[in-house]
Amino acid sequence: MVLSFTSTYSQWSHFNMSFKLHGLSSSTFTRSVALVAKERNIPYEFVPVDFKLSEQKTPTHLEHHPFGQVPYIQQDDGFELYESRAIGRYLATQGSGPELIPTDPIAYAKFEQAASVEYTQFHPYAAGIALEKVFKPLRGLETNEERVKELVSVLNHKLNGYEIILSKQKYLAGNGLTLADLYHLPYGTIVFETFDFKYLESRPNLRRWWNDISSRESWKAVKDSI
Ligand SMILES: N[C@@H](CCC(=O)N[C@@H](CS)C(=O)NCC(=O)O)C(=O)O
Repeated sequence: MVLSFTSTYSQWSHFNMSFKLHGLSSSTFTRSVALVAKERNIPYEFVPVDFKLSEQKTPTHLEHHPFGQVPYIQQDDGFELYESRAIGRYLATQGSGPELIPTDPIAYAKFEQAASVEYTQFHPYAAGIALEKVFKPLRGLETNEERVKELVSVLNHKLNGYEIILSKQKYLAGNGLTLADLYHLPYGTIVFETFDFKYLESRPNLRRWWNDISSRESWKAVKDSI
């Protein structure tokens, strides 16, 4: 009886989980949050923040996000969270769907290792390229091509590490998909697909991994709009 109550209750609470996603539809970090919500089948309401009006810097916005950025989430019960990776980790524990954060201690340690790889070995270079090639032009600023060359070259070396990892296992943390793989999607799309830096050509395992994660329904749903 108790077990059945617990299970009914947990289904009920998952069913009721929903949130408001305050963000910008073209924002890479907003997309990562939307992506995890889709993976875990959690409904959300998208609330656009108007960057043309610098809404993200208004005192009202700063009450929710002290750094004047997007995204942040808001639940009906008053719970709020900013920082896309933290939001992703929270959402991975809600809803239903693939287990994106392993619970076994060894698998969890491997997940942390993979998450750190994304954050330190991939993100700074991919985000730098995106800034120069996508976001600066959008703001009418000039791309620093020298800087792009440096970043493209460093990322090229880093991706050799990815090829080694992915020649031994299906995903970055092992043979199961985790949040660490998914977090690559928004910036990966820019460096692997929007621009042709030929990163995938000579790396069959990186290409296999990229084709796998980038063809997920969750990503297709948020890739071009939230
Ligand atoms: N570390 C933050 C970064 C958020 C971030 O940089 N958001 C960008 C949009 S993709 C933003 O709000 N930029 C506006 C600004 O900094 O004024 C996260 O992961 O959520």
